[in-house]
Amino acid sequence: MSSVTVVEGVFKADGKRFGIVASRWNSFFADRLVEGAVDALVRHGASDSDIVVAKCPGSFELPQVAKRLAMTKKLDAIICLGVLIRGSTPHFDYIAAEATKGVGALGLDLGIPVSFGVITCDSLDQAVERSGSKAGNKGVEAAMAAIEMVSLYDALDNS
Ligand code: DLZ
Repeated sequence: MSSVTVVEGVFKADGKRFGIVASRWNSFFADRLVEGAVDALVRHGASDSDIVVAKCPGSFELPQVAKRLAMTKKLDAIICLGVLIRGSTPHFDYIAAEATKGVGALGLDLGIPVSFGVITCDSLDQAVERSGSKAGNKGVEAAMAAIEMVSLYDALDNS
């Protein structure tokens, strides 16, 4: 039998505090991601009073607001949610790149997990599919990743 040490997180969110940063751009879809994330957190034991939702203008601003939230030192993880829908100009690519790079850098810098629930779509149909229909809800997935990561960090601290 192998004697390797495996450290992993579990999906228990009780007693943990979560920040959700959500873009108001494409809010018809982004609000579904927020609902999915909150539902996933609460179903896994988080209290409503331990969840704060900050709405920002667009996905470009997600890293800025996530950093500001983290500076409160009151959160165990931050979940970034946004919806980018490709238009007829390259703007989409610039914003997607900045949001991805910014959120990724925060996860490395802040010391708490930062999960990425930004959907990048070529069409409204794809946005529908990813915000609560046939391709699931990316807000739920980002919340589940945050729950697992908080638990994993605890497990690593105690290993
Ligand atoms: C400007 C813009 C455009 C064209 N498209 C989107 C989008 O599809 N999704 C999104 O979250 N935000 C979009 N934005 C807004 C930018 O993210 C940002 O809020 C503005 O450029 C102001 O800094």
